Amino acid sequence: MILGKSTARILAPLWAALLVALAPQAALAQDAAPAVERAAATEAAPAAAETGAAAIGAVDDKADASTTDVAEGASAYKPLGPEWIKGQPTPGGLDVQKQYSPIGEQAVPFHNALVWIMAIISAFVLGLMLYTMIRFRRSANPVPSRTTHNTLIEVVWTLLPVLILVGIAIPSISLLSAQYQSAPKDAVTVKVTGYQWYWGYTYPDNGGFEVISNMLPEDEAERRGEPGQLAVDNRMVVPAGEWIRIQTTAADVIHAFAVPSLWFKLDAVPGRLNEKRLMIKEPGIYYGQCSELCGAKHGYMPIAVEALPRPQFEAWVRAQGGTVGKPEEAAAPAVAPLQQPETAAQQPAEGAEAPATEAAPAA
Ligand SMILES: [Cu+2]
Repeated sequence: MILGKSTARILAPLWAALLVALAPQAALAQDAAPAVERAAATEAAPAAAETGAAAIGAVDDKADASTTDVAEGASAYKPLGPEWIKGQPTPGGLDVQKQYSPIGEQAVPFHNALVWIMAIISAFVLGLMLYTMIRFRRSANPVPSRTTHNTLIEVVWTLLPVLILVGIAIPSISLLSAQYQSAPKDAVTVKVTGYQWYWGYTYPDNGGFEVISNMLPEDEAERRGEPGQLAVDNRMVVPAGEWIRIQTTAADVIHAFAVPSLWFKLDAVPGRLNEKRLMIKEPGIYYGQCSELCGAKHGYMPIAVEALPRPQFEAWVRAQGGTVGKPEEAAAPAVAPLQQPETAAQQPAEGAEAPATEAAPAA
């Protein structure tokens, strides 16, 4: 009986381990076919975005000679080169990545303090155990002590942990609440959508365009001087030095949007909109990865955030066919699209020809 029970106890975790080991391969086999279709579908999307950008360039050139700076602004955007990479993992790195957001700067000292608190407590408990095992071993104590209570020790071992926990809770809760404070009203909103297996970045305050972001093949990443399996074709571009409102959701299964060097991680859940604020202190490129097991290609949907100074960010938005300005101004052209060449160009279905010829007499 006893043998049977203990054998079952040993076998149960082995079974569980076997199941966990086999499950991803089953998923891989199932998902191989749809992945090809999806890849084809997503390739079409960036192409559409490019047509939009080309269209807006055409409109601006012909609309008015004085708008050349706008046209230049639109064409001035160039993706940051590899010399701008700031947040990325380093080979053999042990500590957390260098932080580039105010919240990360608040979190790192707290993290380091926690590591020390844990290390000291663990060493203290280990020391106590070793001391007890040696000092009170049977051979040294043929007649054991019959002590059962010691009021002073009981008060100390109750109060001390309570004080330690309260001491940890105060900075911990303030760090948590700092992350979930509302972003300022005029903050740029980026709606991040997780798909199996790529990311979509929508800019609802800037005309609502969506950028689809896929991982670059290893050789292409290397050619561009970027880290393999982290580089993407279209980055999530945001302004640097100001609060941004990040909202996450997903189209299929749960993903998680996580960028270690910005101390940012937020689950992307289908049918739900999660929100957190983010500030990137300086322009640069910051890499992250999906951090929720989401299927066979979970490890191949990296995140690349590109933070730019305001003017370059606005140039990028225009290059995507988006609008820049206060929410009222951005919303107004949507009512009367024909009066605003920029907005007309957002709809590639109508073609770049029509609005361009309409705008031409104004020049
Ligand atoms: Cu994912």
